[in-house]
Amino acid sequence: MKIMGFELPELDYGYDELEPHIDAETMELHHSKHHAGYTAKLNAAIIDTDMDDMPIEELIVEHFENPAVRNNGGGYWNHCLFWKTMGPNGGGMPTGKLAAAIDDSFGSFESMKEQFANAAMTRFGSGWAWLCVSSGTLSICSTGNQDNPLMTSEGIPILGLDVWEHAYYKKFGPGRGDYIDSWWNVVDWSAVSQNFDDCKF
Ligand code: MN3
Repeated sequence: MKIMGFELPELDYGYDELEPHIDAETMELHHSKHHAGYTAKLNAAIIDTDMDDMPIEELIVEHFENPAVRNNGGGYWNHCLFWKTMGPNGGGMPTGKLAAAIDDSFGSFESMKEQFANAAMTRFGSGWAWLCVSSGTLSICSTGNQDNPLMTSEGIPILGLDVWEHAYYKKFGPGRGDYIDSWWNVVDWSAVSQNFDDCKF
């Protein structure tokens, strides 16, 4: 049976459940228009080609030079991670192995947050900030557009923050810093810990 392309994932929570930190209207547009758009354009680019049965992680690495795959495949993967690592019971701090790894790599949780927020603030234009696992340690970086560190084998992202204006402009206007501050309240550290545990290193 021929695979029919990638599917837009359902969210594990309602569009209004990240209120007041992220507004329902932004969530709805972001998921049902933006993420749906990347999904549809990715499928249009790969269906009936020799790319149509590749896992997404392989696709965006192997076909990095194909702009439709890179932009829409990146958009597809990045948003899947983004939704999974937020939730109505988010905020607080990680525990266990991830907390220890953050302390090892950054000195403290607060220092990691500061470096992450700085990466998100200083990304000029549209892009993402990332907490990644690379060579067994954690690192922070940012990428432009819908690129991610998987594409260039720089690390495996376990947490990502969308800093495209579509992610925050309705509620925060040009206040990207206020959006970042607010977003920490919805980060689901148990999901991020699960991503960390899933990394093989
Ligand atoms: Mn987005």
